[in-house]
Amino acid sequence: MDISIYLKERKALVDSAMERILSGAENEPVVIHEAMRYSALDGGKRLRPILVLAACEAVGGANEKALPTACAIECIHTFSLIHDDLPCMDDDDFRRGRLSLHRAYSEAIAMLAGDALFALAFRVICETSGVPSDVLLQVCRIVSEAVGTEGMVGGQVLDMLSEGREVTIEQVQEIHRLKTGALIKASVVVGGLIGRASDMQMQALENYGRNIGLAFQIADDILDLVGDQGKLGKPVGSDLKHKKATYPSVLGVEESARIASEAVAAAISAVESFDERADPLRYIARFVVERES
Ligand code: GRG
Repeated sequence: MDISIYLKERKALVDSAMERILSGAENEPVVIHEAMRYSALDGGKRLRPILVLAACEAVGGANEKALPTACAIECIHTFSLIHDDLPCMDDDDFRRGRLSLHRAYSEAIAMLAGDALFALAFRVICETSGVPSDVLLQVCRIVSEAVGTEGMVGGQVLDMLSEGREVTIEQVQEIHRLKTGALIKASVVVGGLIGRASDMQMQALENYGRNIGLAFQIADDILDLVGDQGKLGKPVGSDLKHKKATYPSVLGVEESARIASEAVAAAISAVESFDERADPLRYIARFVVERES
């Protein structure tokens, strides 16, 4: 299997499904639909939705059943980026090489577009056909937990509280586990659930998801220090500017990169017993630390 073709095809699948689930820009109120489309269709890597599909396929599930949930998670991810860029949070003017949503529209529209994407996510999961409703209920529970105070929101709050303070590596790890790791892990877990993974497979997927979540965020911290602004689509050094708690700020770049590689190896070994249908998961684990954007 040519993995780069796999990733391109899955990204195209997600892009066109995202196009379908978002309201047309001609629908009233036009401005909010335009704003939602501006952020949700602007060419992110689609890592989380691809993980949903890849985890579902790794256990023999049909990816079309996981596609709505994949899009829902991408809507939530987009929502978090929009809110993260707001002046009351990170105050970033650029995202993916162009103006962040509040700079292109207004703060109020950016907040509301984020809110609407969050609501759309759960609507899309609930409207999935061909997946038993008890499975969809579990998906909703797992995704909402990954977003709330035991996930992304909790991590964001700890992150804000840590700005400008001395932090231990355990505290940085906890921020990462919640702020970024939780949604990445949930993506893998719900993919497995929809694919009807066995209990043992679910445990393996959870382990895989936890490790790539950590590797992803460490790589993100390193890219923010030594990455290429042109490839990242946003200025580097934002963490330094905000005096954020990051792996490299506590352990240095080299040691952080070593821990990220260890996490990748642990993720790959978690799915060791899976057959070749898990190859995309193995490849994605490596991609997470080798990426340049
Ligand atoms: C809005 C759910 C929600 C919570 C509010 C703002 C916030 C609290 C949390 C922020 C969470 C956040 C933005 C984490 C950063 C995660 C991160 C490294 C994002 C970049 O992800 P990529 O590289 O982005 O996958 P692309 O552009 O490829 O989609």
